[in-house]
Amino acid sequence: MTGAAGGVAKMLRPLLADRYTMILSDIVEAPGDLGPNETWVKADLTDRAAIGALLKGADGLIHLGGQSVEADWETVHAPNIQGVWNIFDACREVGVPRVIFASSNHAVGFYPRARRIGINEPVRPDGLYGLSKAFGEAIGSLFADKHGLRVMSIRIGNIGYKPADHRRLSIWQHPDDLMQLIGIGLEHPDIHHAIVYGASHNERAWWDNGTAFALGYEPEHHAEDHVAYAMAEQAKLPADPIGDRLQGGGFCSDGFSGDFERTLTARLPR
Ligand code: 15L
Repeated sequence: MTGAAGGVAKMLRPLLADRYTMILSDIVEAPGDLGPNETWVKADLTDRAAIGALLKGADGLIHLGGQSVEADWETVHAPNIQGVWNIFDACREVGVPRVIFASSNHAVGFYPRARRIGINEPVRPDGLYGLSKAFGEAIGSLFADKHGLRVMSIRIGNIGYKPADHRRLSIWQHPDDLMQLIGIGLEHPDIHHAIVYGASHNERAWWDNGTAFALGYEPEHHAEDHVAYAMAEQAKLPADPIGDRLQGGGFCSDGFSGDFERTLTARLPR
């Protein structure tokens, strides 16, 4: 697993270590709390040779590494474009058959909240970070078609033990449910390149997650159990007239200089 020092990895590590022997990797030194099923390899995603060595002999890769929020192009490009190329190309070269690619809701963040989307609509990245996630999904497709990898791209909403605000009530995923989806991606016999949404059972979801359900995904956690908490947190936030109407929230309003009405009402071809 790459990105093993990050916040999502921290929540997943105990769940993964119960089930798999894990090689964990990040650009920082090993933490002090490695379990008996965990080893640590410090590696930079932009170092192709190091990534090849890291992946040799692995049965699957969970790729969480890279830039995880919006940033300038250089900051996004190195780990999320060059680095993502490196991890897929290394998997091909050393024969890692399965890749879980942590994509993001920000690959489709410019869809209005009023619109329900599945996986057949065009991507609508809401920034450079979202753009890099769309690129990662496209590489997953290429390597499944051309090199026979089995790839799951999970458009992760927001991982945590509770939805953090109003927007997250629609996109939230509990770590247990992400773990379930990763297990499907690593073990289901029929995956080619599957794009799924990383969401728990969210009554306010903007997404049709039929592909995940068809693969056997049965989320256990309900966003509505946490409505009071999420709305109390929302009340502490300033209004965002652009972001509040779009799925990607503040990622959309960040640097926005477009025609808001046109963006909101555009009917893209299906
Ligand atoms: C993401 O993709 C980010 O990695 C995470 O930090 C959150 O910002 C999340 O999206 C979100 O949309 O809440």
